[in-house]
Amino acid sequence: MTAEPGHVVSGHGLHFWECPHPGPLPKGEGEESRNPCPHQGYPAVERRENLAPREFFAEYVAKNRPVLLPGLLRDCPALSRWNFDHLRAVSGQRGVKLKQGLTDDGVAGLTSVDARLGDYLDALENQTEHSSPGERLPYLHDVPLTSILPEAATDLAALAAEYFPPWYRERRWQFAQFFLGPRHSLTPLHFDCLLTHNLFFQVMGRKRFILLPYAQLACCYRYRWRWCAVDAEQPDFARHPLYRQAQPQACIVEAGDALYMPPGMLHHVRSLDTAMSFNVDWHTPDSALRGVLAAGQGMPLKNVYYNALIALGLWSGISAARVLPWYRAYLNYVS
Ligand SMILES: O=C(O)CCC(=O)C(=O)O
Repeated sequence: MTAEPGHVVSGHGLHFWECPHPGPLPKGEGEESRNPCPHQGYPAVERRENLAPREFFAEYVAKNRPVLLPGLLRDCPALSRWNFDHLRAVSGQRGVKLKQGLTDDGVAGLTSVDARLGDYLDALENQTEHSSPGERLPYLHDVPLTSILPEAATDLAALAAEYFPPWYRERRWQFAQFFLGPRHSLTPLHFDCLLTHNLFFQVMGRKRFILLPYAQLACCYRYRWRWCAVDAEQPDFARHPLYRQAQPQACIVEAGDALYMPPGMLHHVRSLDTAMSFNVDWHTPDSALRGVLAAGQGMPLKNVYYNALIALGLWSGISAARVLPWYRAYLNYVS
């Protein structure tokens, strides 16, 4: 079995993901590169072209299986329209909070940097290649999509609403969170803090995801409810011996692709290019209920409250329009 690096290849009935960087990532300005990619041959996340919404729910959502959906955004104007010039024109004067300090060593050193979006876009365009976290530009990470792109719904209208549960459909993009950052940006290993389903969309550049099921959380040295101390790219087995038992999967999400992750799925996300993405975290009635019951497993009470709001909507029929004003504070606080 042979393959070009960075491709999914099949052999012996299995699909494997080949590391896109057979050696270290290219070095920036004389620094040591941080991310040699030793894991040739993590099994690849399943990939389904043109997966219909009904099968998506029956085979993946209902069965808690992740799936890569190549080209799901292909008919959406967002894919070509959402470039730096468009962002400048629409929201360049907006103030944004950027995150600095998302590193392989975790989120303990996370700080927030205030900037004007236009200045941040200029900096991204003019950046020198830096792979070391201390010198890398900060990350516009997990902010409400419509705060940056108020017309998102129009630019995404070509994507069938049926990929979302009925309760969310009319206002689905108001639940979406936006990400924009330089090459090498990292979101360390974690699960989504409300234990929601996550449909993640890539608009520009590529990201590499390393995924582990929630059941393997015990191998990953959790801290602060949802973060994990293990570096999924370069695990230190002396510090984290239990991680030897972990069974990660990986995939590269390219512009136009979507990735579905079930509740609690652990994910480590590395930008391979300057990258723009957004996700929608959503519940089904069952996952919302489990999200409320997670109070008994240490979920922060604030998160339980937000899960209770969504559970109320999903189980009572109170509309998303009426719940959103109460839930919106969550979208601004996710970290
Ligand atoms: O794109 C990223 O850097 C992080 C994405 C993520 O963690 C998520 O969608 O939950």
